[in-house]
Amino acid sequence: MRPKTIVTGGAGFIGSCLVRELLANGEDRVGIVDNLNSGRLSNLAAVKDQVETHLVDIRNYEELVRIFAGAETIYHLAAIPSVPRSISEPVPSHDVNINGTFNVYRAAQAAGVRRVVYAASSSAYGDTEVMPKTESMVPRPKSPYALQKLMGEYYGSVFASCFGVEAVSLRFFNVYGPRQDPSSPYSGVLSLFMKSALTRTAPTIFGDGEQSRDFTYVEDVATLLRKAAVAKGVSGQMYNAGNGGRYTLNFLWDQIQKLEGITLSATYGPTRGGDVRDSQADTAAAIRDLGHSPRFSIEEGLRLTLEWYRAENA
Ligand code: UD2
Repeated sequence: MRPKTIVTGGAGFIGSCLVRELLANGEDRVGIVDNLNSGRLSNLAAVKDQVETHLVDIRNYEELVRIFAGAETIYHLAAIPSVPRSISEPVPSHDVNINGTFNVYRAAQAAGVRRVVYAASSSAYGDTEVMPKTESMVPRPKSPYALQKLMGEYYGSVFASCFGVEAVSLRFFNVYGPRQDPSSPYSGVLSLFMKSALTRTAPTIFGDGEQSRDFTYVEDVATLLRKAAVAKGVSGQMYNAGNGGRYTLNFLWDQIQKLEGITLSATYGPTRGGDVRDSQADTAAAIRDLGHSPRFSIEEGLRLTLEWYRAENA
């Protein structure tokens, strides 16, 4: 039997969490498409017998059509993430995030897929005067990455209206949790903070550390992705996938030091180009239309995440 569900970027930090959730909630087998650019097969080690793995780049249209044939749902998470990376290396990030995403939608249509759920980004909002950020706000992308992710949303709604592919976009708000890879300077800040704490090296904070984010635990995002795949009357729409809170980097580095029982001052550097100052999701629409119900507080999420990195480093 071919899998009914395919996750692009399925070997990544968020994708592999989603694959595990899908398998724990009734799917027998899940397909993944991943070129292992940033994903790792070790993320799926515990469930590898139930995963059909396609080591394929999303820019390969013919392969995608073949892999998607017979599938009902595609979760499209494959991307080259990171705001600063999209500034220092704009060509690959444009190519994968825009052309690759277009390919995914086009292949989904050709293969007769029912719905594509797309990983969009809170970066699309840019700096807004009002907090929290609601879906009706005019997007103001400040970086190539933000613009690319916004384009993917627009393609989703156009594939829904013009090509008959159901499409739902979720704007992820700074997702963190176990398996987030801290090995690159472009890695998510909490993974870098955890690594700094465990290796007793000072983290670098870009700017004054008073910028804030709605850090969202990975399992809450995986659960919402599954809900978005089955919700009725939402095709062509975009929703915030956030927790609804807002914490500064200075506060979070303090919390991590407390959890680890250390005192280590951060080093401060210049603000990054393209960086959004503050970010917080209005979760009302996702709660109303998708049944969103985030379960993990920041305290609980940080504790679970740090526990995971400790075990990895042991
Ligand atoms: C953006 C999106 C997020 C997701 C992500 C994917 C926003 C608000 N969020 O995350 O939803 O799409 O892109 O890549 O646009 N920082 C440090 N020290 C470090 C690393 C980062 O201070 O060593 C700062 C960074 O300047 C920023 C904050 O930490 O102010 C968060 O950075 P990030 O790279 O973890 O995520 P961000 O907000 O660019």
